[in-house]
Order: sequence, then C-alpha cells, then structure tokens
Amino acid sequence: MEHKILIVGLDNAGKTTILYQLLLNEVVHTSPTIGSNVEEVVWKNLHFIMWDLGGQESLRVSWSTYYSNTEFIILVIDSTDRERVSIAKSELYKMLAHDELNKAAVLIYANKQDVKGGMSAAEISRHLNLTSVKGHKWQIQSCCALTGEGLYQGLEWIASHLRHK
Ligand SMILES: Nc1nc2c(ncn2[C@@H]2O[C@H](COP(=O)(O)OP(=O)(O)OP(=O)(O)O)[C@@H](O)[C@H]2O)c(=O)[nH]1
Ligand SMILES: [Mg+2]
Repeated sequence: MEHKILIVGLDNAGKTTILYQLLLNEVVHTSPTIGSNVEEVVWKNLHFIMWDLGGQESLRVSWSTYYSNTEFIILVIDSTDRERVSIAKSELYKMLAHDELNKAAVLIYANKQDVKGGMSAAEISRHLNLTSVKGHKWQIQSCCALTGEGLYQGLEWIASHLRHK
C-alpha cells in the first residue's frame, strides 16, 4: 500500500530540502523547483510517494493538477518569512476548499527553527488560524530540515492517521 503525500508551500520554504533529508538523511544542494520532484520514502515499512511541488507564485496555479488521491498534504512554512505567512495562509485555505482534497489530512512543518528570531510553531498556528480548521485533520510540527530535527515526529503523526494501513 502506497500513500500519496504532496509537499507544498511557498518558494524557499525548504520543501526540496525536507524531501531529500527524508530520503537520504542528508542535506542536498537545491535550486528552485520547476515542476516537481517525486520520490518514494520507505519508513517503518510504510511506503510514501512524496511529491515536492515548486512553490513560486507562477507554479502554484498548477498544484491542483497533483491533487487526486492525495492522502496527506505537508505544508512547509519558512518560520523566518513573516512577510509572506499570510500568502501561505491563503494557499492553505484554497487547498482545504478543493474537492479532491476533502479527505486529506494536513501536516504543517514550521521549518528553519535553527534561525534565531523566527516564528514559533504556536505563532505560525495563530497566523494560519489553525484552530478554525474543522473539516481536516491537521498537526503542526516545528523542524529544521538541515539537521532533520522534528521531521520524523511529523511522519509519526502521519503514520498514526493513515486511512488505509
Ligand atoms: N537555515 C535553514 N535553511 C534551510 C532550512 N531548510 C531549507 N533551508 C534552505 O532554504 C533554501 C530553500 O530550500 P529549498 O528546499 O530549495 O526550498 P523549496 O521550498 O523547495 O523552494 P521551491 O522549490 O522554490 O519551491 C535553501 O538554501 C535551503 O538550504 C532550515 O531548516 N534551516
Ligand atoms: Mg524545491
């Protein structure tokens, strides 16, 4: 049984870094993703097909072409990017309103926690107004893609909310 996961978020949030940290346990050099990367991450006998989508504004309109059969959305937030958290919020609510994602659960990674002065997970949760999200299961997890800290706690949450095991 394979589980389809979409990794979304604004450009520079750290999506590709997270994907390859999960796949290879190392930090790869990234450049902005045009289109998508897809990898199979096997963890604790679970098979995740992870689609990492490009986050630049012009690419976000095509995110919906990836939505069918998605079990989880991983929304990556750059905790240092206070200016654009409201844009990330509107992208989140657009996705939650989409028919094809009505059964998808959402894991939010509050990434780049290694950078001083960034937003905490609680602060991001308030900015995104997560307590108002009722129709979807959600969880927020702070992390650092460079060290991998927090990433597997996020996967633990996903593993405990699988629809088909
Ligand atoms: N300090 C710090 N930098 C990070 C972290 N995660 C990613 N980065 C850096 O952020 C930059 C962007 O990372 P990417 O993974 O390419 O970002 P992306 O979300 O895939 O961006 P797009 O493909 O354009 O949508 C890179 O320079 C990463 O090294 C983190 O946890 N901490
Ligand atoms: Mg990328």
